[in-house]
Amino acid sequence: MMTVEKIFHRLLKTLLVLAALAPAFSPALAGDYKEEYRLSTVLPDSFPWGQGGKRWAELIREKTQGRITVKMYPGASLVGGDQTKEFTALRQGTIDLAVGSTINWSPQVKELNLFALPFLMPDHRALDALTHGAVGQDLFTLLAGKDVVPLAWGENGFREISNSKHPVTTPDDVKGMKIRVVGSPLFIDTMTALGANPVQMSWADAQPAMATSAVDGQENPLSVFSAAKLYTINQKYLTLWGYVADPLIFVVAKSVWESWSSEDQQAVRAAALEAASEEVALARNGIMAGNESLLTAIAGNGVTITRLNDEQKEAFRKATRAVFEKWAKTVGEPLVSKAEDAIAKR
Ligand code: X2X
Repeated sequence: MMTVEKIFHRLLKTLLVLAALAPAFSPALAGDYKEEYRLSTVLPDSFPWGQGGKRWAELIREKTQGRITVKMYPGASLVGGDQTKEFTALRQGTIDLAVGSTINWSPQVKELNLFALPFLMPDHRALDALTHGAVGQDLFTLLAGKDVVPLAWGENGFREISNSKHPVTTPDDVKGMKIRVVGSPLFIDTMTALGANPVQMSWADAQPAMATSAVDGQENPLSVFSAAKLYTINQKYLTLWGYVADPLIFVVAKSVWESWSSEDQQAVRAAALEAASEEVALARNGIMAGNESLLTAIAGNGVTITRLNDEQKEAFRKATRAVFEKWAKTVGEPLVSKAEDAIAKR
């Protein structure tokens, strides 16, 4: 027969054991999670890039059964529109998650300039060979040492040059033109080598600059050209030269990542991979052999599209070769060689 006293003691013991165990489980308690996490992108959901961010947030909510709620802040608004400060803000805790362009993060992560070396990647297969191969892995390892957890590769795209003046087929055609560029000083060097007059500004400032003819031209992927309707702000001549491409990277700030249970980490990773692969498909929609509907639509808006043949491309490659070599040193020559090998074997 148990006395009341014995029952009381057992109960007390059980309670003490439970209390001792509780801290071990606390990382999994919802109370440690923020009510809302902040996801930064540059472009909003009218572009593939913003669609990618929006979809990632949706999938996170779904796959974590609502344990993690993410709100997207497009326009790099968490850093006052200054997209080149996004990576620093991720490290400092102002941003929790981001879908960011390698260009915008390259001022802080010099190796990311790899994708902006002029004429390194001849086509989408070359881009895929890098992001889905050993080079992409190396870059993810590098980022993992910089307070972020990289999860998936997305895509802004091959950056094609446009202007308000005339068709561009030779380097001479861009001489003296005021071209808006973004991010890394590598872009200033490339445009300067071509004899253009580059002006660095954020995407937010670029559109009024085109509208008021403060600049003559710009370079951005076709999906961006089309969704931003750059033909309505004087961009009437578009040249397909494919000189560089910027992938996007889906990341979570490391401190945020570590506050999540491993189950939720897995869910967020799976969500990133799914959203990224959908985003890449959107970025390529209508611009590839077999379906050029986006290009047709752009031409239908009164834009003169010029496609460079190999010989014409070669002239641009030659004119920018010294810039490639200078910046290959900044990126790191072993990484550049590894990239060139992967592209040759694609
Ligand atoms: O600013 C640009 O040109 C954009 C939107 O493409 C990037 O953020 C790299």
